[in-house]
Amino acid sequence: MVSRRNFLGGAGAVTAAVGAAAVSKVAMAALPEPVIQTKPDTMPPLLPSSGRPYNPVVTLNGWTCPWRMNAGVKEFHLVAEPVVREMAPGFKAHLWGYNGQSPGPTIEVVEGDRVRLFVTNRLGELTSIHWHGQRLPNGMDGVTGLNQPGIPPGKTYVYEFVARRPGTFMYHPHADEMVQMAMGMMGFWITHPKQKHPLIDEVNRDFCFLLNAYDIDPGSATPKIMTMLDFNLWSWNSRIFPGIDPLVVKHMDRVRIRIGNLTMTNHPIHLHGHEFLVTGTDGGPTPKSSRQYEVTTDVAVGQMRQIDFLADEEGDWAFHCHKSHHTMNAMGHDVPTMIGVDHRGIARQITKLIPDYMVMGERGMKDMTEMEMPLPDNTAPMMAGAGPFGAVGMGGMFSVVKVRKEQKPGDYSDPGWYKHPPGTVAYEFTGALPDTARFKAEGVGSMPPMARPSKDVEVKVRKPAGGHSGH
Ligand SMILES: [Cu+2]
Repeated sequence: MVSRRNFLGGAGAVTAAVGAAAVSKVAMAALPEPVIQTKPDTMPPLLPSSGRPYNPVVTLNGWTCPWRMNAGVKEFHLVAEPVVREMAPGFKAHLWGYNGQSPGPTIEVVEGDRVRLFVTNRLGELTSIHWHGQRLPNGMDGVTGLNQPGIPPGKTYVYEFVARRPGTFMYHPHADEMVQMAMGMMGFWITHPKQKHPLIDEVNRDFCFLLNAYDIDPGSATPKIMTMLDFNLWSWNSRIFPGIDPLVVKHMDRVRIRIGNLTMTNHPIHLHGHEFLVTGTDGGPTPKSSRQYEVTTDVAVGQMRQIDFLADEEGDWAFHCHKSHHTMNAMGHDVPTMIGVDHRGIARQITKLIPDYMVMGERGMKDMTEMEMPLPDNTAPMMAGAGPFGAVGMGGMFSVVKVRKEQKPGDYSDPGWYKHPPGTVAYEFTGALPDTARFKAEGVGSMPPMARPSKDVEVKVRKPAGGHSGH
């Protein structure tokens, strides 16, 4: 059993040091030392040090697993174990993952590589790994009870197969999945093409991340694993906005983003300012005849999507799940919709009885983004992020694609906010507002009704006081 762990620095130089005193010679010969990563930052791409060359991916707020070449076989060592994952600054979750982090490290190999994966179980229950989407011998497919016995706690199993087709894959347990995946056990797998592929274009930047979701009560740290639909933290690689790093690219870069969904619902992923093509799915590269330009692609449960675009518009472009509830973090309360209800008088009276009573959402919930509201310890704010023009008011599955002319090739460091050329930012209109025009036939519908209700109910529009002066 390997007892020593490598804690990596930020430079991404990730070579496992072999030679821990506690490891016997026999075990050393058989088992590569696991490499552990606990920093939540996006690690630079891991350039291949052995084997066939390829253009490595960048795992958003994650890292790539280093390997050992052993007589022509690429050997990886994954350790299933409890981890502490910083989901956003100030908010840490107790998850299960691999090699110190949830998700586990990205596995990168080349089409045709023979791959040997050692999987050590440091959980308290059986586990296994299913290599989602791979062509492999049936006994390597990882379904506990069907293809193999579960890996008992403390034991190490070996998986071995040839990465037969290039593409975007995932790995996750196939043992007590409801618990183990709700706790964050999953990872990405990229098989790069071994030579120029007619359906796989070369790109300058290649990002990947998994969609995952947790239900963690405000003030606590462990996910509620029984939750099926009502999750309160919607994450990319177990990070939530504003904890998700930007995707930094150079102007005119060809960019690829690979997204895998291991949540229990679909996520329409939306990119601002550019159109992309879906160039790959779980099944591999898409035929060119099937590709159409999109700005949103739905990633269903258990699916992978690979999108390619030319980053030809400078700026800070929002990139997010289009389900608006998925760009918010945990809410401490069931919040009733109070839009348009004038409850200021009542609120004053309640405040006399309950001093920290808070009135939410008369004008919408935007107030929440700037509210100095006391949060329980270890809780991410519901809607957060300080942008160059004020509060962004987002959470969950939200990040920014930053396209910059001055970014150096291979530089992924955050260039700060985009400096808009003069005259290219939306601005306030200061002239007089004309009266609103109305249609006479309002409310008739496509055909006259057979009968009308006996009495029309009047609904009054209440407009917030202040603001406009013209009406
Ligand atoms: Cu979503």
